[in-house]
Amino acid sequence: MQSGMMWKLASCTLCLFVSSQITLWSVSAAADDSDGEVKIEVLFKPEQCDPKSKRGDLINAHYDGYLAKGGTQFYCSRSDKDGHPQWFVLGVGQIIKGLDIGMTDMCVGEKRKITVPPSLAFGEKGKDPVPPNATVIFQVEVYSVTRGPRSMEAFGEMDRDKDKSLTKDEVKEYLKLQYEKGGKPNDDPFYEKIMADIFQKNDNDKDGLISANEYNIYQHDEL
Ligand SMILES: [Ca+2]
Ligand SMILES: [Ca+2]
Repeated sequence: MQSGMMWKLASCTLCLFVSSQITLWSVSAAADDSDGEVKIEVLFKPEQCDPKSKRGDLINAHYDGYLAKGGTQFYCSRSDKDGHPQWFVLGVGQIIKGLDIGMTDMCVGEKRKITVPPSLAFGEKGKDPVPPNATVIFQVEVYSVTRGPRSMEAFGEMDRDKDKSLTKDEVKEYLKLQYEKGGKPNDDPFYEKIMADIFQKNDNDKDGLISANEYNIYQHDEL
């Protein structure tokens, strides 16, 4: 998701993000290794707000990026490619660091405005079309939160034949189960799309399997 497709300038005609006037509350999350802070404003929070996203979860979300200075929109997932919400794993560097921080503890349906300092976004150099040292603002809306596809526990559950690697079928069965448990079953093309994304991002040696090694990128974490 950090690749060119995400950051190309998108003319965002489809983007009718209605920014809610109601800011229920706002919090600040301190960044661990930078001078800047990620600022989070909650624009909308559903009454039923559970489960909340945490590191390692598979997230599906729409997000629009704006430059803090001048307000130019530089990215919009609604008009990028097919306009589908984007899939990514939270907290593992698939999105900019400021969003990994700013999209934690979100539930399905929640909307946030997240202001990210350059050190947690595109840095001193920027990334075309984002200029150097730019603070960026993202409007995000979360569509789904799937629990812990990155935990070793989940890996064990997925790896039905216990050969320490995951086939597409194994991952798909697991996702189906998660969605059914959550009361949101989906059709096959839906899962195929997630699968393609997951394997593209994680099957580093492209052998069609996700090995424990490829999967467990934060083995030493607290998960
Ligand atoms: Ca297996
Ligand atoms: Ca592999």
